[in-house]
Amino acid sequence: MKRAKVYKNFINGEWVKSHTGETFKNINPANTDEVVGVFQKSDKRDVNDAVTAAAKAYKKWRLVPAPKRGEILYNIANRLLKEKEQLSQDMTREMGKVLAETRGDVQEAIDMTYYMAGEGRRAFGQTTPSEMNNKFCMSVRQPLGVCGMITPWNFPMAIPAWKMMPALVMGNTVVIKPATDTPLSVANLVKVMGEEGLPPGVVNMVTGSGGSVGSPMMHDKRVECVSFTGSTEIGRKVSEACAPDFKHCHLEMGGKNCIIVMDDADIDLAVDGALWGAFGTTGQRCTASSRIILHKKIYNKFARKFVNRAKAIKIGNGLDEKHQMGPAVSESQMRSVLEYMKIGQQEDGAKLLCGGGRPKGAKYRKGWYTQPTVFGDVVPGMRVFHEEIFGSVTDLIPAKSFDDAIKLANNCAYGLSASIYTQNVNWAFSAMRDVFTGIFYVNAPTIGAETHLPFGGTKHTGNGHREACTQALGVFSEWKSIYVDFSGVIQRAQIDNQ
Ligand code: UN1
Repeated sequence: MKRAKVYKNFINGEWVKSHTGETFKNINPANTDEVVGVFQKSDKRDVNDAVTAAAKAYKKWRLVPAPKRGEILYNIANRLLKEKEQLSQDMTREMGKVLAETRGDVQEAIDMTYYMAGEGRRAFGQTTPSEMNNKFCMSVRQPLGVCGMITPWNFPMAIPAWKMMPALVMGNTVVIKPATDTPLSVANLVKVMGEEGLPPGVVNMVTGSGGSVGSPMMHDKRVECVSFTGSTEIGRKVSEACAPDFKHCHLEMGGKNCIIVMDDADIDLAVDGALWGAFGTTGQRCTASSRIILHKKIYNKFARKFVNRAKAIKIGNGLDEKHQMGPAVSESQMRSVLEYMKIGQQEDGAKLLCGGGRPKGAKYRKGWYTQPTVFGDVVPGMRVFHEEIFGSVTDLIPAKSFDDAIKLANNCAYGLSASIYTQNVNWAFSAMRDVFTGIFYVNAPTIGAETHLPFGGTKHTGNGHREACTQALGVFSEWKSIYVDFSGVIQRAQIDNQ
């Protein structure tokens, strides 16, 4: 067998081995015989090196004019576009989602990079009149310093780009810890970033576990901001680590997103949307449609069509374009999803309408595959109603009326995304107003956010910040209000002009 390539950490513009001398393997979840790459098992010494490099690079990078920083981002985006196909293939090999989706993931990184490149010439502040004569007022953004980033495996390039690009265009420097299941996509991304003109130390990557890399990074006093995407449980730890020093802390966490289908909806359209929302990315999206709330009048009709289509989903290696759904990212992820398939049936007593385990057949033996699984008659109180599963499982939930559907939608600890299928404009607008989430769709599923709108959620999904769009700049900068008095005399605000 061909020996797998060894990847190093990227620190101060160089590829370097970890101090530990140890490595870990990145395994293809669709074929566990294939080692996609060997990565550094780093520890706090490597984090220290990376933060030192980033802190030093910050001194100069913050003074590079923002439009110049933006130009480098343009070059990065152009290069990613050129290499899109290879980057997508690498991503499918390490993460498992099908090629159409990894191309989408790389495209999302490209979109964000172009968008943030443009912010180099905008990043608008305000000018506003003073209440005094001969005084000028403005507000400007200023960078923070070293930003630490901890990114997940489900969007291995898009989410790192969502975090790094706004931070960089604002004038910050970055240390990123990629998910241990998908470090290759981040290694590919930072390689392009280094080669396209980011000065040494401006972006640094350290691979390894949350305990040995993520934790020392977020506790390092020189790190001014931590941006994290992952589980609510770990998000709480990140928040606690940031609190004593009042670091900027941006958290993007769990979801249990719902689609409401009303009795006047175009059922076939809703079935198409729900299938894509529930089983796209093997259900491994924060935005996945994991609860489908159905008006009782169309419950049976929708359930019949939906289950037939779910059973027909073509599962297999994502590199083969005839497959529609790849494996779970790892064995532990698969086991956790299989456990929920049992919990739904045994503990909760929900009705298993299809799936419920691993697909059978020789072709699935070497991958972490799970069946598209649909639970019917799901009601509040069941664990599968409330808990994020992050896999190929969704619930059908009966609703008595529009008001009942809204109540069920809001009966959720999370608040990332939700949607409604209806032709009734009154219901659509009421739902837009009354479902308390950060993202809402009408006649589309809960997935598919675009990079020029704010992304994030309410309740236990987030901590009040947003990624993407200009809102992302807020995470990675501080406002400074500036008053210039050119009157030559003392002018006391709120006093002298009364
Ligand atoms: C995520 O699942 O963490 O809206 C991100 C979407 C994608 C991003 C998902 N554009 O589904």
